[in-house]
Amino acid sequence: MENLDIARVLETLADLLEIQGANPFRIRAYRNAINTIESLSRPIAAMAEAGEDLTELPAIGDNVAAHIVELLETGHINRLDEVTAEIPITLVELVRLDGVGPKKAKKLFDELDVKTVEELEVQLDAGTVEELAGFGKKSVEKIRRSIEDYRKHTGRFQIHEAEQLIEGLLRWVEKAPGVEEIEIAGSLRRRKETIGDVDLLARCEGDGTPAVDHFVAFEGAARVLGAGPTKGSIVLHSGLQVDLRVIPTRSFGSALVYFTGSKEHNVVLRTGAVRQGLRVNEWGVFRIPEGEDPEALGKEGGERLAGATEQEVYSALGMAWVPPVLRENRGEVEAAREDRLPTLVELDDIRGDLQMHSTWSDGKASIEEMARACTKLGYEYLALTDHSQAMAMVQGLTPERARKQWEEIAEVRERVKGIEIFRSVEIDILKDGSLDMPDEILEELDVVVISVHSFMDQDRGTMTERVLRAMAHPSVDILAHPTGRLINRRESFELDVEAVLVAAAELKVAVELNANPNRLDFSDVHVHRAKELGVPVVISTDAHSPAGLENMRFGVDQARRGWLEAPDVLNTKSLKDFRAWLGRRRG
Ligand code: DGT
Ligand code: CA
Ligand code: CA
Ligand code: ZN
Repeated sequence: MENLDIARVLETLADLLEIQGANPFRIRAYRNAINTIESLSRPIAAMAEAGEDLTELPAIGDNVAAHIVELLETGHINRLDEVTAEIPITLVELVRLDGVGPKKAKKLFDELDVKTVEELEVQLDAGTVEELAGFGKKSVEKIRRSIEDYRKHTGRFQIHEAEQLIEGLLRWVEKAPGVEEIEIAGSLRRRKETIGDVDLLARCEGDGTPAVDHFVAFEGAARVLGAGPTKGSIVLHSGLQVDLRVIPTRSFGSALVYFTGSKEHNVVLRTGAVRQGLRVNEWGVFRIPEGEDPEALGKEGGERLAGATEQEVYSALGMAWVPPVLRENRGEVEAAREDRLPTLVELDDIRGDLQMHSTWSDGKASIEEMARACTKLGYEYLALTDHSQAMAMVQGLTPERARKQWEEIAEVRERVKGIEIFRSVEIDILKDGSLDMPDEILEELDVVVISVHSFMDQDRGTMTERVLRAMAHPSVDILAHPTGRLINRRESFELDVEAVLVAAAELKVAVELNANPNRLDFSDVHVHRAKELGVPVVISTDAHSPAGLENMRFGVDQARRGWLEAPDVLNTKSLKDFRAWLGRRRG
């Protein structure tokens, strides 16, 4: 069982206890423990197996430790079974809706017998919810909107969650009898922001039954959906489904193309092939003899041209190999045919990170720790971007504290060599588009990063005006997480992105692609448009700890999905060139 699986089960327990009205301190203890588990780099299952004392981990007490051990040993938690005997487990879906919360969920259940999101919708339509004490018209509207959001996301996992959830499974399937190679396909290989299910391919000659049997016997499988000679499907404890397909060597490349998708990319490949008298399917590329009906020939009928590797499949179709991140039917097939695919930016091209927080605001590490972590990543520069004072709950910097911080930055510059530490602040764009820092501070900052963190429910016109006004301030360098979305949790705020990008081009302001997998904001489509308009994109991690710096790869993948090349990304510049860019308007 992966750490995230454990965290999810505990989260369910905490949510249900909260609905039952349990002691808030106890709930807090669960939530803190869940945070610890989610950020742990080592698997808890291995620690427990080695007999390590889990209570030595931060925020994990006897109670939670006992739950974890029980879960690992028996696959369930008694306490959770007790609770679900009293209230339905589906109530957790309700609490997670924005605008519901534990008290309201309890009320909906007690008074209207609402147990699921579907039942809530029925009651909303019947008008009974707004009659309940404590609800009213406004809160009903809010609930309706969050149900819409919920529908869009339900069942999809964030990419970093999916990656983590299958780590143990990958190690397990590699040991399956007869399997010579495992590849990830589907949306996970295309590096999409969210993953519906995980598709694995196993290269294996002959009968695949033993391999599939091994796969479905994985201890982390909560359910087995099916097992046959060529395919098995399981559901992990987290609810994530994983399919494994067994493929012979001669067809491994064509199967990889087929199951990597996207479906739309496959359709374009297939129709293009037909025009050339070819057929492409998961078994290979075949030439169909003149006048023959491909259907009648069987799935491997005709003259086999390719199949073992992706390269030979694309080449048989008369085009260059297409990187999986581009396979979304956005012109990549045509570009591959004309040999003008982009040379996509790579993680190795990144020379600095331009958004991160320290203990001066809501970060968990000191400036020095962050700087040292950046040197380990081989960076030439970083910008320290603690919040500004409007973010009072995270000790945002006042002008006075900003000056104090510069003193510490100067000291760290002395101690940590080989990296430039830029003075910066992630400055709040206030309600009216003014900046949360006086001009004299702005002028002394090396890098000025601005972002919206409040009044996100403004209408499109107001929000766009607000952001445009902020960007027009002559000190501004980078607009961070421009749409404010949180994947699976919060939609983008209303914003005319096109207008913002056009203004950015004019004002020579860069836009951020926030690499935190909870944000990935801008999206692939937005950064592609930025590239077209010549707006530089900055890929930043927004790290709150040294570990957070490692999210850079998610941002790079997203940039690649948007067709970005190294010159499109500002933080691929050398220190010297980046400095020159910073001086673009002053010079
Ligand atoms: P997901 O799982 O929703 O995140 O997205 P995918 O792309 O992983 O989709 P999935 O798991 O349904 O199927 C994996 C790949 O298999 C998909 O990207 C393309 C291929 N595929 C599946 N069904 C079809 C189909 O009906 N036609 C074609 N051409 N390809 C398909
Ligand atoms: Ca999939
Ligand atoms: Ca699938
Ligand atoms: Zn921010």
